[in-house]
Amino acid sequence: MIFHVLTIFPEFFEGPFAYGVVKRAKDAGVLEIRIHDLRNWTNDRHRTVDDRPFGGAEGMVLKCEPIFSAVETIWPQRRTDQKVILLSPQGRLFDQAMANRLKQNAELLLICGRYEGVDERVAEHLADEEVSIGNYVLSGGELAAAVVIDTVARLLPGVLGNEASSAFESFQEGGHGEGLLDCPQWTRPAEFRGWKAPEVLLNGNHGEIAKFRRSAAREKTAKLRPDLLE
Ligand code: 6GU
Repeated sequence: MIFHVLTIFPEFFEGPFAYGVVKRAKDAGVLEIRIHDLRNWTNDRHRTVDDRPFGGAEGMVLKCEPIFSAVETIWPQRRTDQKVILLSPQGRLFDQAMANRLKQNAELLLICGRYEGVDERVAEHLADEEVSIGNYVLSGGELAAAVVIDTVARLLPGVLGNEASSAFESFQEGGHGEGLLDCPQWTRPAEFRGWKAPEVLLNGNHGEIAKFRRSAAREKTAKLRPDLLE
């Protein structure tokens, strides 16, 4: 899968994809991440990407021409498995189900919004979807793009060591998680400052362990995320 990112801060992305699962998947050729500097599609001396909003308001708005030019250069013709996603706090909420849907595409192009907004014609006439990662305001879409790419990347075949492992995690529907949070985990030492790991996990009875894990997941979900239990 190929991820394109359109941003005015290309250097931002030197960090997020240089580690762990995403780094290994890139090195193995399972995915490719191409960072595009929006300023490459400006025509003026100052490489202007933003302007003052019509009607008067605080701050600056990302102009539509450089964004349309960039997308139309990256994809002169667009196939149905090449999707443009505008990242903005006004978007539809990103979740695991959306990640599973997005992973079906051959390529995604993520547009990072900035400042107080993006000219609405990008959302209306260029983007397939407008996506937000949560109910809070970030100063730009760059962190959101990194979140979306990490979440989708680890669902791709060949990215996680164990093909099955993502199916058991929190939120991954169709897995044994059943929409619950992941079950809590412990590792050595079995006792730390007097706090013991649950005995049942040490006794090797796999039936009992599975039962414990289901009830621990349900308990933790009820306590921290009752909304997931409907
Ligand atoms: Cl995608 N962008 C910005 N600027 N803020 C956000 C967001 C995106 N998602 C949540 N907050």
